[in-house]
Amino acid sequence: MQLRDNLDQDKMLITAWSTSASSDMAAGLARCPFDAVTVDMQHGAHSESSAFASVQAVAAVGKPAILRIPVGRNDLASRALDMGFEAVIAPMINSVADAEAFANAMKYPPLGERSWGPTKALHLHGSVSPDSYFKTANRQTLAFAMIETRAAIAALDGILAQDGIDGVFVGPSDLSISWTDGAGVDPRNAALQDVIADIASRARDAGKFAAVFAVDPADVPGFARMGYRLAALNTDPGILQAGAAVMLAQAKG
Ligand code: 3PY
Ligand code: MG
Repeated sequence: MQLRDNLDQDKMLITAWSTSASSDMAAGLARCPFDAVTVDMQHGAHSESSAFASVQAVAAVGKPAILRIPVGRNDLASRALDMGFEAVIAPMINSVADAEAFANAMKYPPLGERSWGPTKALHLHGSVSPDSYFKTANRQTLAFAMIETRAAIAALDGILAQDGIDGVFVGPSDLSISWTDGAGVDPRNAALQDVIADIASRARDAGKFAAVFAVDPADVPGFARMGYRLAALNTDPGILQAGAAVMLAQAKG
């Protein structure tokens, strides 16, 4: 497993975001020079079977796969790790209790309550002994709690204090909705930039990783300066559309 080791190098990593229910497309993203591929089961079209086929396809290219579960589906968090995903992103972690429940599903005792059975992960990651997987999994597999509401920001220090939470993942679209009390959605809202910077600095002070969803690639260097070390770069339809726009503009002169 490589995601944790790569994050420990303290350089910005960029993950693709797979929403099409296709392991071919996930493998295609993995073949692009992304550092990881995130498979989205919250808003993406992935089913369990397309997600589990995608982790195999992405690993075959030699890249780490991350799963975003739907809200509250902590059963899928444990299952994702059993299938060989290296990290799980849990949306709408709005309280310390939400963070605790997520961490419990992600970590083996004594840290949490993850149940034993990583047969597929052992096979996927190649010749790891069960005991060595058990002894390293709590550190090597990562739990990212999404911070995307005012309630989450109010509970942030408590969320970051959970031993089983390895990092936070900012969802700027939902955060913009919550921040404006439902007035609109604007993930690049200028008023949010200080809040987003503060989340990264509090995460780093707590010794946790800070990650963020970037709707615009131009925002990634700024996120890196704030202390973020993992950024999701839009989505597969977004990449398709941006590539098509460039190619069609060239074709039409
Ligand atoms: C958000 O911006 O709310 C997200 O969840 C990003 O995927
Ligand atoms: Mg969101």
